[in-house]
Amino acid sequence: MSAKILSQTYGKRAEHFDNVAAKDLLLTMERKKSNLCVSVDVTHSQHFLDVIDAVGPYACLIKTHIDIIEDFEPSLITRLQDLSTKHDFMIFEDRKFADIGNTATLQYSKGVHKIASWAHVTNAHSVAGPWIIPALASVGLQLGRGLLMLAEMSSKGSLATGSYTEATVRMAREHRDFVIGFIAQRRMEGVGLNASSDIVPPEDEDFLVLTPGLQLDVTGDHLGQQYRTPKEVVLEAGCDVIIVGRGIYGKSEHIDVQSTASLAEKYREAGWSAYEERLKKYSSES
Ligand code: BMP
Repeated sequence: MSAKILSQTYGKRAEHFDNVAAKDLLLTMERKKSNLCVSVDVTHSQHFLDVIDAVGPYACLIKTHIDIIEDFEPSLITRLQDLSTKHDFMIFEDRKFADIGNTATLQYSKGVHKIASWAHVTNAHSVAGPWIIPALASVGLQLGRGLLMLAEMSSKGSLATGSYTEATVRMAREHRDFVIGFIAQRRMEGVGLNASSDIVPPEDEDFLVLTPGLQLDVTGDHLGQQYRTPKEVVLEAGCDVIIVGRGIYGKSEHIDVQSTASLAEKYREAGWSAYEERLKKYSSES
C-alpha cells in the first residue's frame, strides 16, 4: 500500500482528482468527518426516506438500489435530493451496469429512474469489456458524475478475482476522467501493472476504494455475504469508504429512528477512528 497516498487526508487527496464527483465526495468526507456510506436496501418509499433522514447526519454518501422500491414515483427523487441538501451527503446508485455500451447509456439516462439525473456516483461491472466506461461517460461526465468499477466483490465465491480484477483496474486507468475508483476489498494502486499495458500510472496514482461487507459483530449472512470490521477494512486493507447496510438499519420493515441513528453514529465513529489511526501510521512511514 502506498504510504504516499495513505498518509494524506481525504481533503488533501481531493487535489488528486479532476472529476467533480470525486472531489466533492472527498471534501464532504473531510467536512463531515465521515467515511461512512449507508446502503439503504429497503423496499418502501417512506421507510427509505425515514432511514435516510435518521442516518443522514453521519454519512458522507447514501447508497441506493432504486429498482427495489415497490411504490416508486419520480417525486421520491426530489425528496431524496432534499435530504441530501439537508444533511450534506452525496448519492450513489448501486446500479452495477453490465451491458453493451449503447444499452448501458439508455439504462443510465432513460426509463423510469433516469439515474444520471440525480446519482452523483454509480458503478459498473467490467464483464462486457472496456466500452462500458466511455459509454456511461458520454452521459455522466457533462453532469459532473463519477463511476466506480467493480474490481472485487464481498460475496463468497465471487469470480471477480485475479486477472479479472487486474483487467478491471487497467480499464479504469485509461479513463481517469470518469472512473474515480473501485468497489473492492483492498487498495488497487499498482494492480495489473505487470501485464502489457500502454498506460504507465503516475507514482502517486490515487483511486478511491469503496468497500461493502461490513458489520461490527457479525461475520456473514445466510446468502454468501461476508463481513469485516471498519478497522480491518480501513486500517488494515487501506480502503477509503465503508459501506454499511443491515448493520445499521436492521431487518425490520419499520424503523426505530433512535437505534438507527445511534448505529450510524457508531459506524461513523469506528470508520473515522480507523482512518485517523491509518493517517498516523502512514505519516510516520512516509
Ligand atoms: P449489507 O451491509 O446489508 O450486507 O449490504 C451491502 C450492500 O452492498 C448491498 O446493497 C449490496 O448490493 C452491496 N454490495 C455488496 O454487498 N458487495 C459487493 O461486492 C458489492 C456491492 O455493491
